Amino acid sequence: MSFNFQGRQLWLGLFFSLSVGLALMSCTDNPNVVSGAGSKDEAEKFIADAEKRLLELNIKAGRADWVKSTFITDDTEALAADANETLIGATTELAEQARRYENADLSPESKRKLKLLKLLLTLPAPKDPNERSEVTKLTASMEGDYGKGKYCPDGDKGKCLSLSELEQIMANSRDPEELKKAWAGWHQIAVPIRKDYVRFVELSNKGAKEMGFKDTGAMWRSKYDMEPDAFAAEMERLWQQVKPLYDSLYTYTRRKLSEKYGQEVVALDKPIPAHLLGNMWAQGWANIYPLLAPANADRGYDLTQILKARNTDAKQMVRYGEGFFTSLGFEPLPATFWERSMITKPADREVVCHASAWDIDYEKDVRLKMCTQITEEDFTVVHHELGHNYYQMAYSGKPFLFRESANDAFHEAIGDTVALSVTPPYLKQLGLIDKVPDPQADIGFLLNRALDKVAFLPFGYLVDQWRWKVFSGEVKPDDYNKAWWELREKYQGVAPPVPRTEQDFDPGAKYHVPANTPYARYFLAHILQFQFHRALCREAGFSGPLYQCSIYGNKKAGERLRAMLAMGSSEPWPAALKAMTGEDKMDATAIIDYFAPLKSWLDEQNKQVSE
Ligand code: X8Z
Ligand code: ZN
Repeated sequence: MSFNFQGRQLWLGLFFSLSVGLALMSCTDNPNVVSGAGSKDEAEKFIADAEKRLLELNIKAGRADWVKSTFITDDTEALAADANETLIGATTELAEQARRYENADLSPESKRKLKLLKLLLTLPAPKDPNERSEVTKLTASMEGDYGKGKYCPDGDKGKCLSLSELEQIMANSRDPEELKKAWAGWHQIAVPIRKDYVRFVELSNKGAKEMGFKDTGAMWRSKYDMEPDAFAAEMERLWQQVKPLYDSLYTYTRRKLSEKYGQEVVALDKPIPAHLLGNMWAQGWANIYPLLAPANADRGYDLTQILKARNTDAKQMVRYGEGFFTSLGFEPLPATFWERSMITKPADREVVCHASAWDIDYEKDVRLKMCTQITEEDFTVVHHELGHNYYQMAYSGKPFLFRESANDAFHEAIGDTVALSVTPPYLKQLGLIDKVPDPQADIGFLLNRALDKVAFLPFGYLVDQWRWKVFSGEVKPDDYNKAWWELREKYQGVAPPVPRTEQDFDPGAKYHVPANTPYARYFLAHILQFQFHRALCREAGFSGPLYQCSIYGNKKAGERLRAMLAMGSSEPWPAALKAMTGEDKMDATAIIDYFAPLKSWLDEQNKQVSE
């Protein structure tokens, strides 16, 4: 998918969100555009034509991108880059022409469409045709290089390991030396991407400036119906709300790792080495749950083992996800979903394995692209991706410019919201476990979930802190890697396991950087999904502890969710949030409530040790 594919609405919701009251669009000087002079009728016609043209070009670019992502070759990369270039060119032109109607007396719907149009691009590109072509080729090639990336131990081309294989080592090995090799081996794939990224930043910033933004980061921050600075402040406010929860989890985890690996490997007064947390980017720690499980409060089952023991295949994993949505009253996935999706890793060609959900025709041709592994982690990812697909289908009845989520974090939060309802009673209902574990297992359940959701928060926050600084020029190419590790230490409290230099480009070893997908959306989604869960549980009439609620099979909750999804981006996101939750601000009290019993337990454990 692609973030380099502007305007396509995939999971990533490339599209934007909007910008009511946006004051950041200073106008560029272009003698061809008379700002604000157009009439109402002209404006309506302009919008209708623009939507038609954008729909066509997005479908074309989407198809080319699909073929490229499921079959990476020089040719498919060139075809995808070409289609993207045409799409970006047209979108830039239309955004500029839209300025003609700034002062026209338009309906709120038309005004909103014009705003959305101006914020559509994730990859702003210069108007100069050579430069535009260069930047689209660069992004296609960076994503391709990441997709093809492999680590060949001892340079032996016969023994190369893919990212999926390296991720399995990170998840399952408890040998620090083996983990270090897998970590360093993967991070090497990003070294050649560095020079492309430097040039990409220059070109994309040039495009952003030509469109009236300070830089690309400022353009990204403008997509949230508020001033870009207010958005940055909102992120920080939410981070401060959840930081004490992260700190408790971190302190407990570091001590347990130190007990396991020894003080020489994990010192109690130093950052945790990033290779010991069960994940290549230390962004989710659930894979090391067995090292941290409470002695008398283990959660009592291992979903990965259960799925493997039952010979569950990728299709069945997706069926489980679909089954959740249909239980809420959504339609089964269309036949074309099953015919056209890629749900296992092909053996005979290079593909982009990073999971994504696609909306090819903006109607019913939705697809999943995923190299599914039979693990609990991918069980959750399947729900995540189907959340995108069900969102896409729900807003397909809207005009083209509203076929997007309320803001990009909403798109990321839906499937995760549903997956929060994957509780032990639900697993028993599916027949995956025989009995619901005793109540003392709740702490183990919550710890496992916190290792996924709470551990993620600082990572979710810092990726775009880094990119915003890079786009603004505050961090220069000579300091790319240094700045990355400063942020990783500051927010996550992790350190590189092997020495790093400015030859390295560690941000490039995380998919969303070479693929140019904004990341703030995931931080916000990790907070919003608990807010959504709380509201849907309320709607379902559930009154117990939030972590015990499952909305499986609840049509009332399903209807409330569906109604919000169907709004698409037709209104500013606070209105969509209000429709679903009755609240109009993002709020971390739901995630804090959800984990409250665990927080008390962690604080007790941490206190006992420090006494
Ligand atoms: O990229 C994704 C999804 C596709 S939108 C698989 N996620 C982020 C990541 O993997 O880094 C989901 C959570 C965070
Ligand atoms: Zn997603």
